[in-house]
Amino acid sequence: MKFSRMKKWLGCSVAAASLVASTAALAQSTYKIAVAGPLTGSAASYGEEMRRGAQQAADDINAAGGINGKKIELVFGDDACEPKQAVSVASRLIEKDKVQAVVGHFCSSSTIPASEAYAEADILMVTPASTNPKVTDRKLANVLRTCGRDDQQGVVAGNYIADVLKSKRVVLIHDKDTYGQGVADATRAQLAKRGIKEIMYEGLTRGEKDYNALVTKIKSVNADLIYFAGLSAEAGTLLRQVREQGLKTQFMSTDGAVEESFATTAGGKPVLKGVLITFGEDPRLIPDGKSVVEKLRKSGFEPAGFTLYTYAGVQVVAAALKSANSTSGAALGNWLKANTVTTILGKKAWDAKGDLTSAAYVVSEYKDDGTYVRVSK
Ligand code: ABU
Repeated sequence: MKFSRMKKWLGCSVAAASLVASTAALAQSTYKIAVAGPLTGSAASYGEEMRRGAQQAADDINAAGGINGKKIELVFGDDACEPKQAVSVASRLIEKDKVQAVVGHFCSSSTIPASEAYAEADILMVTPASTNPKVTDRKLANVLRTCGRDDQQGVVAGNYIADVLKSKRVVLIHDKDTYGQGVADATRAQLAKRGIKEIMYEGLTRGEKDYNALVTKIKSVNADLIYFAGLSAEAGTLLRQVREQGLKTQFMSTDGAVEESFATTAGGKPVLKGVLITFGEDPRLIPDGKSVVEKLRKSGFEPAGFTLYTYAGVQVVAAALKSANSTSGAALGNWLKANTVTTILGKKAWDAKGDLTSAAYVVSEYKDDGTYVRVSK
């Protein structure tokens, strides 16, 4: 068979398989929605946020009658924030669990390769936390997010450093991961636009417990700002060791650090006092989510970080399944890109790439009780 004819034949086969799968899915008694993220490993606390947020959303939607009369059945996938594991989890969710949609993954470095597998299987994927631009810049029809992008976050950080902190001696540290290095580079690019050249730019290794050699190096350059881009375990460990070495330098981090274990690894909530972070407005303060926040707190869980973004992710998937009359990932994705969905984070709409049409990053400052308040305009 000639290649062009084979391609056409394969295309028809995939489309037919997808149609059969969609028809079978519509006949099922539940909608299987996967929640995929780091349920184990050093980023497991983010996975727990996702699990709790998604479960609360599924419970609430099911209690209200489900989606077109069908209940949501959650299926969990653990990628441990490891790209290879993410791809194998994606395969399991597609082939064995036969899920209709995915809320996940958490780490951009997992989401990007896993999303290719979901695209091939024509399954909707909505990430609540992966902020690297590449997640949506590939313009996959089935991929959207309920969070912002690091090129937006970097601009806000860079402008705050230039306009408010007026820093002249900036140290940029990242965790060498897709997300951490990506957002550090976005901030670096904005600083360059504002005429600020960092005095140090280094990567640390995730999972290590001793960054004292790096801190000693930072100490030697007389910085007026230490900016760390990465996740909470490394942010907290670095901050603790910076303070233990006697440095009182302003510390600033990114949305990946906004999580309960930031304080734990830093050595306690008071250590966070004065630390700046870029993230959206604290989602727990958005009025639309008040009753959900109360429910989660009543159950003994503080819905910090991306908990409510994940809740919103399930709402988004449910809205598409309810109205698009299909389980095709591309059809669901295209429906979302053409419509507005009411979530606990407010009304959400997406552009053609799957990015939110409005994702406002702000700068917040931690208080010594572990809460943070907005300090940017
Ligand atoms: N954006 C927070 C950290 C998750 C990630 O993008 O890898």
